[in-house]
Amino acid sequence: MKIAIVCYPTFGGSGVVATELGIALAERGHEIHFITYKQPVRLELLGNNIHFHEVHVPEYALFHYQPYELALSSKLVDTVKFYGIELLHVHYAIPHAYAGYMAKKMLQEEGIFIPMITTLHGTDITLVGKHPFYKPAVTFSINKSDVVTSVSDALKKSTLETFAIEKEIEVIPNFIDTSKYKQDYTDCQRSLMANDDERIITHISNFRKVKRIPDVISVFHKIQKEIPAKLIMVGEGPEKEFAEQQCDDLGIKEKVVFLGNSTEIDRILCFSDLFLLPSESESFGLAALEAMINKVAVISSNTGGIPEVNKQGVSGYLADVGDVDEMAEKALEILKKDEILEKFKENAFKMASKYDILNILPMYEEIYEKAFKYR
Ligand code: GMT
Repeated sequence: MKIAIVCYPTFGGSGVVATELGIALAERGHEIHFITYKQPVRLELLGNNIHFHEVHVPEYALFHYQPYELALSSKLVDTVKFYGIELLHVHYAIPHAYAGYMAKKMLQEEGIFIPMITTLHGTDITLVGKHPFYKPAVTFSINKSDVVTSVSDALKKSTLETFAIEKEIEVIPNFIDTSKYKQDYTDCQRSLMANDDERIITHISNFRKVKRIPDVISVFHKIQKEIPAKLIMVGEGPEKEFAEQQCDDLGIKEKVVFLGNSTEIDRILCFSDLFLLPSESESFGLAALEAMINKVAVISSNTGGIPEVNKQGVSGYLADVGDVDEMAEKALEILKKDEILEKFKENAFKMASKYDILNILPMYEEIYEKAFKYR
């Protein structure tokens, strides 16, 4: 199939999922066209069946806000016509489903029928999309999609609770390519980050409020009082400066490393012992899954789709949002003894293996076939 994938090209989970999906589909012989404003961060190789088309939005002084949706839908129309694209898969409803639907209607005027699949990822529903400013447009564009998928049961449930949805929502969980993790890293440089007697705790996110970064620091603060430990913070976002200040105030600055954004998170996760994800809301928790496949145990909140990924007492522990005492207590239970830590690490890897791309990709191919009925 010739498939256009629309996504955010940045470090967010939805862009990562869209990119990895496109790469895997291309490996299976599909022709993939990524359409977005910048080359996606995890898209390294372009070739015969992986293309990237950049959406340009020229600045014009009259516009206070540049009309990205308009530029995107025009780019979609042109690319579909030029390359004979047969199917449109948009990731993250805002504004991609809206722009995709406009493109679909424009193409229809010219006698070209193209089905559109919308994958809901999380904050497009739980945070941004439900805002009254966006809600009517989000509801409309979900209902106008030919097929709608969500990355977890929890996200499907909250979509149905929040919006007046007439379409069936199919759950297709996020995934990872387990073949990349078959052998241990020979260049896993743990000694660069910590002493032998220290446990390494990691957090990776976009440092937005929803991630509850102060809870990450508080949990670590409690852990390091009991055992030698380092905290590695990966990512960039509005909460980062506050977090740096919090570490300073708590006197733990020397034990916390802020690494910024990284395209090589596996190189960090390979020497991590525990991953912290205390989010306020999380539709799936791809970062936790990526930690688990690297044999990292997880302490998380029990919100949204996280319990579908991190299993209580198996791959780690879950606690109520904001319960930093419980999170720290459970973290210490895992970290204090080598044998217990090893058991959780192995379990985390086993749990994550269930989300291998080879199990998930056929689900997408199946819904693509289904979507063709709407042509
Ligand atoms: O984590 C974020 O805030 C980024 C966001 C995105 O859309 O890029 O992530 C959402 O989609 C990911 C991929 O499906 C999920 O794993 C994340 O749980 C979800 N984030 C939230 O729901 C907060």
